[in-house]
Amino acid sequence: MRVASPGLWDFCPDPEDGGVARGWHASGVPQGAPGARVAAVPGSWNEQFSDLRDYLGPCWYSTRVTLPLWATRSSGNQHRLLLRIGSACYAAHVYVSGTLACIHEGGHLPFQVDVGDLCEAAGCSFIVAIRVEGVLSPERVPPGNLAQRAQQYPNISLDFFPFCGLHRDVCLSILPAGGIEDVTFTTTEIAGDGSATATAVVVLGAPADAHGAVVVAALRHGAGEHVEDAVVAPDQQRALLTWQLPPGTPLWSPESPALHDLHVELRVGGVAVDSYALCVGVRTFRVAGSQLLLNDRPFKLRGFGKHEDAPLSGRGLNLPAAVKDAELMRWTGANSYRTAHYPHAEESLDIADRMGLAVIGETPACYMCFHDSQNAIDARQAALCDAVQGLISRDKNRACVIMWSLANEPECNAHMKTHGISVPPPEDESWKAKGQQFFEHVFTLARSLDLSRPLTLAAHPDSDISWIRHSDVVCTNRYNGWYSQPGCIGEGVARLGAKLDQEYAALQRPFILTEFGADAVCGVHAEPPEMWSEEYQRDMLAAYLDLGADRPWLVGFHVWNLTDFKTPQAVRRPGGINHKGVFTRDRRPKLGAHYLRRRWLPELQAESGHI
Ligand code: GCB
Repeated sequence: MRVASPGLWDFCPDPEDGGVARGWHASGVPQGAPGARVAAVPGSWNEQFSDLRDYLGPCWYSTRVTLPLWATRSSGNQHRLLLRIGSACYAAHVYVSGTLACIHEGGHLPFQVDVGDLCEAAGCSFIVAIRVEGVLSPERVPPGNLAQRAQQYPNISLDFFPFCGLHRDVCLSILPAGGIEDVTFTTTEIAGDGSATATAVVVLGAPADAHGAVVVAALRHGAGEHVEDAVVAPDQQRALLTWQLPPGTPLWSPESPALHDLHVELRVGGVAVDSYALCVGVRTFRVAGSQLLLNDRPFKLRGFGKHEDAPLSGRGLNLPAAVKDAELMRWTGANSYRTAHYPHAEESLDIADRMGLAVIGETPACYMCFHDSQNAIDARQAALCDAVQGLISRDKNRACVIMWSLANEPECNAHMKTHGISVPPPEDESWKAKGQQFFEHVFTLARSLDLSRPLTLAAHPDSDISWIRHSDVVCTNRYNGWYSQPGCIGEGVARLGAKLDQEYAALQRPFILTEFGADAVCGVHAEPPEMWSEEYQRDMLAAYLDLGADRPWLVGFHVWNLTDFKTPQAVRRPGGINHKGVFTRDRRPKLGAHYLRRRWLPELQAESGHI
């Protein structure tokens, strides 16, 4: 059930943070309050209101919800009523009818709270009021307002705008008490004859009673149906179901993204008391030596890093933009992308599952740094661990998600200097060991949650090798010919090739270039090509892609970026935009996009058997 989302909410900035004192948490934002207005949800307030473009402080959203009678407990139902917020950037205080239902920190991932009792007390109709703020802090993930000012505004070293607001849908879900709490679907093996083994672990919200329960799960694709069942013994809460699927079972891959409907039913005393349905793919993905294997066949990634960013909606869910971006990726012949630099909306993953785009799912840990106080480092580690748990539990059943990226460009001193942040003297290398401990902890947690996907982090060229060693696949972001060797693509790419060869010799595992590219201001041309022109961007992409020709371990190329995107204001970001997109922010192709299509589309067509 949707709660006025998508829709218009009462909205008001609250720079003095006096909303609770004024009673807005109980009565909602009054229409006549100074600054009160309506705001679109989902959406970023920074794109909707000129006076709030750079404002990151507290704002209130409120709306009245009226439940149908059948959804209230007074109807005799003992169900749970969950308020689910898809993404609030960065932190939210959620009030139902004036009572604080929950506080949540961390954007880009859903959180939910059982509001059944609060709603019961309030009756059928009540106010949901949410105080959202995106204040930058060294203790948040990603960090901002570090002691030293970054050379950009707002004060964050990130290269993407810190949009704020209710960025995804707000829903109420009604669930039976003690029903199906969680389902984890995994393809464990694809045998040489094409048969497959898959499992589902089903967890109940409460232990089964003295008579036990039965879980029945059907896996369907077209006319094919495979039904399995498992008994949940008294006092137990879990069931394991295993399918032996015959040869010829359609597998998920970018060239043939077959999805199966998984329908799970919980029966107590022979009566169905709950059911849950989701789309899954039968597929395996693993590292073998220096190769990636999808369904036990070598797989190479062609694609992009991309943001959630569009004019007017900012980082808010924008379904037409999500569909368009997937279409544009396919138009170039791409088969994959990375959700830089945070988890993207579930709807985007629905599109990727259905269209066959393999996804590297990234946490919000962009530019983790290890040069400030241990308290701040610990706070970021705790926040990142929450995000890793949230991300894996949200996306673990996605066929499209092939790998988890636990961080982007953890900061090394050389990098921080380029952001104008003061760094310890060179002899103080304690940041390396602190980073190593930090990643050891985070990677161990991720491995305990999901063994079916390789782990990585998207490294900066100067990231310490002790951090990178935690990765099953080396992902590395490189800008030779742009930030280093500017104007000299040939020299830059030659140096990069030599450096990558050394790194491969040390690490001996698959490598993916998760970022490379050049800013091109749309419409700027130059012959011979020079920086900021479309020709320079095109030539740079071509030279990087050529690096793969004699390096079989270089198994992926993700161009930075699919589209131009909004950044903080900085001297190197004309118009507050990063121009490394091969499409503009309004999704028009530059020369680079046409080049990629010429190079990649024939590969995609050959893989799909279309030529
Ligand atoms: C990077 C960052 C990305 C930036 C990009 C750039 O290495 O990971 O967030 O946008 O460089 O364009 O500078």
